Amino acid sequence: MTTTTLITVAPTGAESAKADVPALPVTLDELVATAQECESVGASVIHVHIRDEKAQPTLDQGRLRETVAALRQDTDLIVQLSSGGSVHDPEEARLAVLDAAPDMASCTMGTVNFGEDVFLNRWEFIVELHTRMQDRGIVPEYEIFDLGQLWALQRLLDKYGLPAGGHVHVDFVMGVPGGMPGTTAALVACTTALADLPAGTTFSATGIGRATLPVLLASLSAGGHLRVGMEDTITYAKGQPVESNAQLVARAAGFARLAQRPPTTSAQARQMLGVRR
Ligand code: KMH
Ligand code: ZN
Repeated sequence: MTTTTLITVAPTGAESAKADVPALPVTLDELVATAQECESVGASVIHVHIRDEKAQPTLDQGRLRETVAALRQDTDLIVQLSSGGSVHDPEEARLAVLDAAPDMASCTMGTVNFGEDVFLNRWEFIVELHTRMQDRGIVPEYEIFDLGQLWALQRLLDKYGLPAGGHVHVDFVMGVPGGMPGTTAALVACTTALADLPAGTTFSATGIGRATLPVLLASLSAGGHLRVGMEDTITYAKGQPVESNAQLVARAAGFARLAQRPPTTSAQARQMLGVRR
């Protein structure tokens, strides 16, 4: 049984506008300050989307490299770059994210409707992302937006082998309009299906918007880990905007301690996930 809780913070995302959400970290300085605050209250992994000088989502190579370097210098967090980007990013730019040599990168296991948009993840693209990560020693976090994507992951691992680091970690992204709902029943369906994946596979879960708290509680009680952050919710409680990412991490860490599974340290997280640095 898991004795600690891995907390990943997803501080920015690609969907919210800085003009609408002033607390969203969009500059490198804001991101590093957020990362340090979140680390001090219990995060051990940071899932990173970056913005350009106009606060728009970007996959600019120079900025990505600068971001990885800054986070490594000023925190001990595991740096996980998003290869998902925004729904508008082309496949080549998403693959090129790996050139910034992060510790980890996300790898979404299928196409999903994403509100009014489509988050496209063709099989050939997934295979390319997975094998490039294997070649470069970058540890994937497999993002699962719907139950069938777990079967796609099983097929991927059967055909192309285990990821870099040898450990399989998935993140259930629940409550996206178009994906699975953020309910305990859906989480149980996912955890049941994990039995078909390699022994020792670990999972975290995140609930989008109002699914945040139900998914957090369900994941903790099912022995899972947590992802929180302003990528996934900008509302702390009804009518109360999130003040900072650290506020969300601190709440998650509090629940984890209550559940007798305190936050995982970065060193423990590296060992668990197979991250070498
Ligand atoms: N922004 C979404 C379209 C990921 O980071 O890998 C995709 C996403 C998943 O956030
Ligand atoms: Zn993301």
